[in-house]
Amino acid sequence: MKTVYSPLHAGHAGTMELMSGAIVPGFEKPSRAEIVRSRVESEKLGPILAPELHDLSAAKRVHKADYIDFLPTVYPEWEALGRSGSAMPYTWPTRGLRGDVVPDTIDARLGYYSFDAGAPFVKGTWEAIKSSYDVVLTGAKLVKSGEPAAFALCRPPGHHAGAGFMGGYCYINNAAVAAQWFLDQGARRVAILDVDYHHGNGTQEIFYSRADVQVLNLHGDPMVEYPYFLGHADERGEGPGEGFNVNYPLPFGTSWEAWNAALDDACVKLSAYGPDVVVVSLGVDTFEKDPISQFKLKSSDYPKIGARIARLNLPTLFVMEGGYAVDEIGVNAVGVLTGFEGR
Ligand code: Q9C
Ligand code: ZN
Repeated sequence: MKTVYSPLHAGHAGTMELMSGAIVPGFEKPSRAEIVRSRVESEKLGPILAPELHDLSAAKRVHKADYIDFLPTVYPEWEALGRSGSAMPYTWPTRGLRGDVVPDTIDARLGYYSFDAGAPFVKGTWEAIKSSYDVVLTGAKLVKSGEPAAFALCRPPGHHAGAGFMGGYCYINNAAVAAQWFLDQGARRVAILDVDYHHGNGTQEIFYSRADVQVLNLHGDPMVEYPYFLGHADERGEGPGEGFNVNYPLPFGTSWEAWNAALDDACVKLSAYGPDVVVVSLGVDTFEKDPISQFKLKSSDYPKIGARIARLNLPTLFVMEGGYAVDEIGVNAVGVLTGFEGR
């Protein structure tokens, strides 16, 4: 299958994050995408294409316009104050505070448009976000044009980003953008299968009251795992969307047998839904050696994931999400894709 990749992701580098009370280098770093790209080449998965450039109208179909317009302004405003390093929020409009007034100053706007401090900005961050968006739309167009599958090697990832907020390394929800784009191009129904270790809270929020996008999520139980405040099994969608959101919270230590049982159940529900296209939020932070995750999948499990998804027999767009065991991220992510292709 074809891969879409942009070198502009690499400008989103040198970020910092909070980890167990310390400020540490960001786990979501440029080498992740470089190692995946290198494995795509060495496995001869197929050609690697540059993205076509897009305006932001497709982003505004799933995100609030003011949020999208905010993103390119962050670092210029930060620098105008004489600052450098990572622009990050430290105050949020949680319960008891006003969420209906957008403040003027950058520190407050960063909090207004986020749910955590996990989506920092450096000088090249906006260009990387935009390139990741161009990558996913270019991949979607390949699938719409008749490719059985395509791989959008997105970085930064997207599934924690909601309609009006960033967080968890995510800014624009690439998978959601692609799903909506397929609908706008004539698809009747789209399924999003999110196999990243973390619950895709942004994707769930965006489509929660809709019947035209089925969202299925396999993830660490939010009672004990990030993002903590969404992802329980009783979240089934609301209004017209009731029944079209499906969560599989799984305990720490989950290995292939239990994870695969959840995947198979999700795939049965997906087939019953009868979508025209599948978008896979492809995180490989389910890996046993992932530094921030608690599942126990092995490298030999990833081709089996791809093979199960192939059995859906539907046009499929793979969208890169998480995975922080950098040494094995290429083997694991591309393993899903070669497994999908039956080799
Ligand atoms: N600093 C994705 O996999 N972890 N995002 C925060 C340690 C946040 C993961 C705790 C993990 C976000 C796309
Ligand atoms: Zn993740």
